[in-house]
Order: sequence, then structure tokens, then C-alpha cells
Amino acid sequence: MSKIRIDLRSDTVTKPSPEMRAAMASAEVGDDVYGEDPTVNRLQERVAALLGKEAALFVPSGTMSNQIAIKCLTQPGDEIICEYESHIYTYEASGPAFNSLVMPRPVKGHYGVMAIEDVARAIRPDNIQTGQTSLIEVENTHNRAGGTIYPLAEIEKLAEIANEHRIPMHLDGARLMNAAVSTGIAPAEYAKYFDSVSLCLSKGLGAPIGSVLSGSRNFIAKALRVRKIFGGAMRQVGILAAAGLYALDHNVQRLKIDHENAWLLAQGLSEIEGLYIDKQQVQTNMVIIFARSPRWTTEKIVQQLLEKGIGMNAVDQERIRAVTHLDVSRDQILETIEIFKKIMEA
Ligand code: TLP
Repeated sequence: MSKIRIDLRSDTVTKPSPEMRAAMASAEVGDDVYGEDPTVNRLQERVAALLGKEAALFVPSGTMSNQIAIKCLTQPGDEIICEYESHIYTYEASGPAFNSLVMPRPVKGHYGVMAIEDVARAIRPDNIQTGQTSLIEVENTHNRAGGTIYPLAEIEKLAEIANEHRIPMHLDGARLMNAAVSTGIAPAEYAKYFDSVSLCLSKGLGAPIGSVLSGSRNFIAKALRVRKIFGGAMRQVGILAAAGLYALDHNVQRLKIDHENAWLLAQGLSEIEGLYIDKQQVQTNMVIIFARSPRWTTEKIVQQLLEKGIGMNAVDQERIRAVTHLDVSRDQILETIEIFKKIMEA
């Protein structure tokens, strides 16, 4: 495999900068299982405040964060409503079934947004023959829909029916800061409709590891136990939390640059014959490239890009995903467009 020079496979590939590493190296630490790591505590308080929640918990990954929330908010045999292409349904290795013995009830969305009538229809009646709907999950931004933003007005409508049925809501806000920076809507404004919110530090924010799960004090007390059961209770992890704090201090507003680069890439690629970009989908730091033809497969295109040092992922047989982030420059985006053009012309 040739070396990837321009890595657009995901924003998870970012490497900690020297400044972030310096912050990590000098972090004050303690045993976090005793609740004695001052840097972890600072990060948790910081994220709780950012999202307007009572408490928060540092966890190793976005997957664990979502899975802990599902475990805390459901009982075995329950159903959880989520979007058809959501991360919890698609990419968490059937975690909801494995960890929580619940059945996902996926609802197909439009740009990742579920129609309110479809959600209402998916809520189970109180009937001994059906599982009970115990959670509604939302992903913002929505990964497989192409980094699309879940409009606040839609969240509000969802919350209304969730409240009516007394169903809690969980937000997979792995990339919530991308949505917030793009819309100018405060993260807490999005978060206030949810019982639990998962925020990732290791996507566009550029930390090497870590997510933060937030919610009420009661919810986090329960989550603390579940994190232990899942093997996610860690010790002197202030070193990692320091990267998260650094990311929140320095890497939030700059997400705008990633969004501009995604748009630039979308514009450039849309002019190449054989490719199709749905520009309505390009709302944050992702570009979904449709490349359907009997002449090539998305896998083959990805392979050819790789040979030229460009990393992208094939989502399926017709979609390729490119994700912009802090380790990709505008010049590299321009170079990517040129290389893509040559591949498609050949
Ligand atoms: N997404 C990864 C892959 O798992 C697909 C990526 O490259 O985009 N929620 C959302 C919306 C995510 O996109 C991801 C990661 C997660 C949760 C899980 O985070 P990690 O990888 O930290 O477990």
C-alpha cells in the first residue's frame, strides 16, 4: 500500500499537534477511578457546562459513550428508535443488541433527519405483544448522510412527541461542534432536548482519544457504573483529558476551515464527469461522492486514489466519503481534485 499523503478517510485520523502533546505531557493527573484526576474532572465540568448539563463522564470512545447511554436508558427487550443509517445501528457492531438486549427500530430519514410522522408511527403502543419503545436516538451531525445537520426545529418536534410518550432521547453528538460552528447555534441549545449527549473529542476536534457523555447527575451516576462494567474506567487519564481540553480551547472555531475545504472539494469534484455530488448534503466537513457506473466500482476508485497517496473510504457500491479535518490543507484539497480528475479521465 502506498503511503497516504492526503488522508480524507475520516476526521478520526488527526494526529495531536506538538502544542497538544505539550499540554498532555504537563497535565496534572490522579487516579480517575477514585475521581481524583484533576484534569479529567476539569474536562468533565467543562463539557457539562458547554452542553448545559449537570454532569459529564470522560470515556474512551464515541462507541462506548453511545453504548453506555443506551444501557442506562433501556431495559432488555425494549426498542430504540434511531435513523436507518445511524452510527449506533450501522457501525457499532450490533452493540445495542449485544450490550443492552434491545431491538433497534430504524426509521429511514432524509439527509439523516427522521420525519416526525414516521417516528410517531414507530413508537409502540402499550401492548403486551410488542416491545416497549424506551429511547429515541438522534445523530447530529449525521455521518452516513454526509455530515448533515439535524435542524433544531426538527429536534424540538421530536422532543415534543418523546415527552408526550415519556421516552428519553439520546444525542450522538460525535460531531455536534461541527453543527454548532456551522449554524451558530450554541451546543447547549441542541443539547437541552436530550437526556444524554455524547460528544467526541477525537473527530474534528483533533484529540487522539476520548468522548464525553453528559446528562443529569443521576444519569451520570448510573453511567459511571456501566462504564466500569464495560471496562472503560481508567486511571491517570488526565494525560488524555488534557488533549480534550486543549481541543476545546483551540480547535473549535477552526472547524469553519474544514467546512470551507469540504465545500471547495465538493465544488471541484462536481465538475468531474462521472461523479455526482449532492451539494445539499455538504453542510459540514464531509463530502459524499456518488460514482456509479458499470465501468468502475467505488472500491476501485478508492484503490486508485490510494496509489496516488489519497485516502478516502467507499461507503458502499455507489458512495465514496471524503472527510476534511485539521491535518488537511486547502492546497491538498486542490491537489485532490486534480488527481481525482486524472483518475476519472483515464
Ligand atoms: N465514526 C467513524 C467510523 O466508525 C465510521 C468515522 O470514521 O466516521 N458516532 C458517530 C456519528 C461517528 O461517526 C463515530 C465514529 C462514532 C460515534 C464512534 O466513535 P469512536 O470511533 O470513537 O468509537
